[in-house]
Amino acid sequence: MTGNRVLKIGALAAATLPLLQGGAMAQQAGQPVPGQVGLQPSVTPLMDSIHAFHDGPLLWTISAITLLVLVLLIIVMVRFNAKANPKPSSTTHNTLVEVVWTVVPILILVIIAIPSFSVLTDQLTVPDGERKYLGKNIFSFGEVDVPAPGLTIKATGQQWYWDYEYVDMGKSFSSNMLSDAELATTKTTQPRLLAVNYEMVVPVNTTVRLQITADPTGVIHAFAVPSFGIKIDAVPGKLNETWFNARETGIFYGQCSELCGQDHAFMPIAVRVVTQEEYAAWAAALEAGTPDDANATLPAIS
Ligand SMILES: [Cu+2]
Repeated sequence: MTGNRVLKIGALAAATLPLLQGGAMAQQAGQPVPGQVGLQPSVTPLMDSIHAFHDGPLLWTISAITLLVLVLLIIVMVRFNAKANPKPSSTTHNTLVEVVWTVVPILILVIIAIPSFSVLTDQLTVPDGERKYLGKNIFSFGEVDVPAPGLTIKATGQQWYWDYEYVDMGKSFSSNMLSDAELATTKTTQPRLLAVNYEMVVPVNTTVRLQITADPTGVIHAFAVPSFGIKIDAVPGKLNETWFNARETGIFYGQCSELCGQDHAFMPIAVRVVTQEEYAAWAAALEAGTPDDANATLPAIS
């Protein structure tokens, strides 16, 4: 009877796994949706790796360990309770068991660490046009070609909003969250607490070098965009670096991911990925004028 129950629980867990992997759910890239389970859909090679890592070795290892512990607990409860086993054994050591429960977890951690460090290295290595990236195959030596950066953007965490500097043209602007009142009249279909007045605008299929820092007199923030698979600290006086190359157009939202202070929850990140032609027109208008002039070249955000 116990064995049957264990089988049933195992079947339930197996049925839940695809849900956790996001397969059973209609998801929207770029923002969370109500009832969402699993990670946001990927639009970059980095997020492809994170998906593969999470849905592959991580999820299966966690599930297997959880089920094993559950089975052991049930066996202990059924076979070794006071009624079933009134005279307990006085064993205190078992060398074989002790070696196994030390060595097996080490092996598991090593197996997890190898792809984990590779994915992390990809995130922190800005492409030079020659290095290959893991993409979906996290147990490879790199299969995905990524071009060298086409532009550099410096994001500075302020209290409490983000500044975006287009380093190549020496232009910058601040990106502030839209209040509920503002959202009621503009960008009405955009998500509350994520929509901003000025998005970071980037071209599709282009590598963007991101430099991340924070106001030198301010606090630590973190720049994170889930669909891009990037999350990196914004530290006063330190320049951190990461990159992304988005293959889809649209608006991709993220949030400050370091508990930074009173308005930590109200400094969202919005990256608008546009076609390369649209970006060229936008950048030319920004270089000659203001962010408003530049955004006027793009289709209005509803
Ligand atoms: Cu912050």
